Order: sequence, then structure tokens, then C-alpha cells
Amino acid sequence: MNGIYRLLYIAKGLIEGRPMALCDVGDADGLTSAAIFLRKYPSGVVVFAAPRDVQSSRIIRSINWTFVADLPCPGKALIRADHHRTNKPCAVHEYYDIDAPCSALMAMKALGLEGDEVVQELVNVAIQTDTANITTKEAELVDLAVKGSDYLGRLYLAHLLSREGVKGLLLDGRAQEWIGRAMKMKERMLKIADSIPIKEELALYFPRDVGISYRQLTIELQHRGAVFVNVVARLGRRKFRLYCGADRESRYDCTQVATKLGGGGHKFASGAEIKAPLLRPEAALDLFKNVLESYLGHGVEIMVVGETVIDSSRTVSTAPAPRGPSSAAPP
Ligand SMILES: [Mn+2]
Repeated sequence: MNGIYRLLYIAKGLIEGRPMALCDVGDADGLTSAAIFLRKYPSGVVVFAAPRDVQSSRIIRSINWTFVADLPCPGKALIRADHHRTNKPCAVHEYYDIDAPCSALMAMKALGLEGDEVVQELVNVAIQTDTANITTKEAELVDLAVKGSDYLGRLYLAHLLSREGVKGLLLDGRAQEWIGRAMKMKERMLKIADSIPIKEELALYFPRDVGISYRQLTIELQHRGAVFVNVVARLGRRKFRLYCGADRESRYDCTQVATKLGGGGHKFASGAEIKAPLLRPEAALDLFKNVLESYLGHGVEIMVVGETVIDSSRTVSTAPAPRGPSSAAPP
């Protein structure tokens, strides 16, 4: 569905000859970067995409983008704002710094908007959300609004934030609805976190989607004392996604796991969409286990989570995956 919206907005941008931005659909950094672009170009067209879409879509790769934020280089771009270690630069004007806390900060510099108060507020929000250190009400609101909204909702939010800043969310009925939805998701995520015994290294598997933010779960488990968290969720028959989180100061490097599964990101937060074999999609889990074990240099026990999550009663059971003796717990 998102692919169809993308096509429609790309067509609109091309036909009307407007400046076009390609921004990460996944989080508040992509959203605030899009809002900063619209602050500079109020008539601009925003197209959202995930990193994997940039790699796979020939249409995205064929467009001459005015602005790209928080995403790998699609090929042709005038300005790009980014801070991902695994992304290769390519734009005419690169604002690329792997030590930057977020892409929104690079977007502000790239578009020369340092003096704009709304932009400064949006950057301040993205710094907090992208470093998993949310301390202000504004950052909390934007984070929730992103998590509770879909593609078109995020487009709406980008325009709202560019016009009115974060205070625009408070008076907007749709934004309030998405914030409420995300708060419910967060409650469910906290219940699941409660059921997981904290260890330095955690490897979790969700055999089906339980409708939470798995990224948020990795962050929560780290706050509770885990240092290296890998979550794989099965989101469809052949669709498995990895979320990896590691403490910034630790010896762990999430990109080492994610890139071997076809993804990428930061040392402290990476992700991948795992390609599952057509006839035996379950092999994706074995692939994940092998990659994780070879990176860590020892056996890994994968905990299966949420098999009996029932929405009404919200009970959660966790049990170790049934595995052979070769995959016993690490020494
Ligand atoms: Mn980012």
C-alpha cells in the first residue's frame, strides 16, 4: 500500500515540477527531517520510504531528488542529510556525519535553517528520539504520534509539524488519536518486557506480530539492564525482521549482525529484513541464530515470546525455543 502512495506522490511531484524529498518512514528522525524540508520548501512533495525500499525500488532510484534524509543514497540527489555508518554518500551536497545524533540536525544545516525556532525544536526532538533518550514532553509526543500513525498519517504530521511545530499536535484531533493508539501499544510492550528475564545478551523471537514497536522493546530492555538485544519478529509467512540494540559504550556492534542479514544501521541500533527461503521460511530463524552465534563466538539460546499473547487478557508466556543440544546456553 505504501508503494502506491509513494508512486502517487512521485507522480504529483514530477508533473507539478515541485522540489521532492525522500525521507525515512520509520521514525521521528525521518519525520522531523521531512518537516524541516517542508519548512524550507512549503510547496515541496515528501515521499517516505524505508531503507530497504531505496535499495529495491527502481522508481526511487530513477528520480532526481532535491533532498534525501536518514536514508541510503537512492542514486541521484542534490542534498542528503544522514548519519548512518552503513550508508554510502552520493549527493552533490552531502551533509553526512556518522557522529551526528540525528539526520534532522544535518537537515537543518543542509537547508540553512539554524535560525528558525520551529526547526530548532524539531531537531531537539530528533536528537532525543534517535539516541533513545527522551526527556522532554515534545519529544515524547512526536515519538508517540509517529508510532501510532501510518504512511498518510506521517505525511499529514510532517506538514502539521512544519507549519506549527510540536504544539500543533496538541490541538489536532487526528494527531491525538495516533498518540493515544501508540500509548496503548507502549503499555503492551511494557507487559512483554516484564515477562523477559534480563541478561547481558538477549535473543528473542516473536513467531507472530503482536502489534508492538520491536525497536521500542529493544530500548526498554536495554534500560532494564540488557546490553545487547536482538529481536526477530515474523511479520508474514516469509517476512522476518531483525531489530538489534546495543549500549553505546559496549563492545557490541549491531551492524555486524544486521549487515550479514542484508540490513544495516548504527553500531548501537540496526535492523534487517531477513530473506526467508520460499519452501522453508522457518530457516530464516536458523540463519539469524547462525549469524548471531558466529558474531558472538558462542552458542545462543533464542527465547520465543508472545505465542500465547491474547489481546483481551494480555497474558504473555515466554519459553526457551525447543532446540537441539548443540545450541545449549553459552558457557
Ligand atoms: Mn536517524
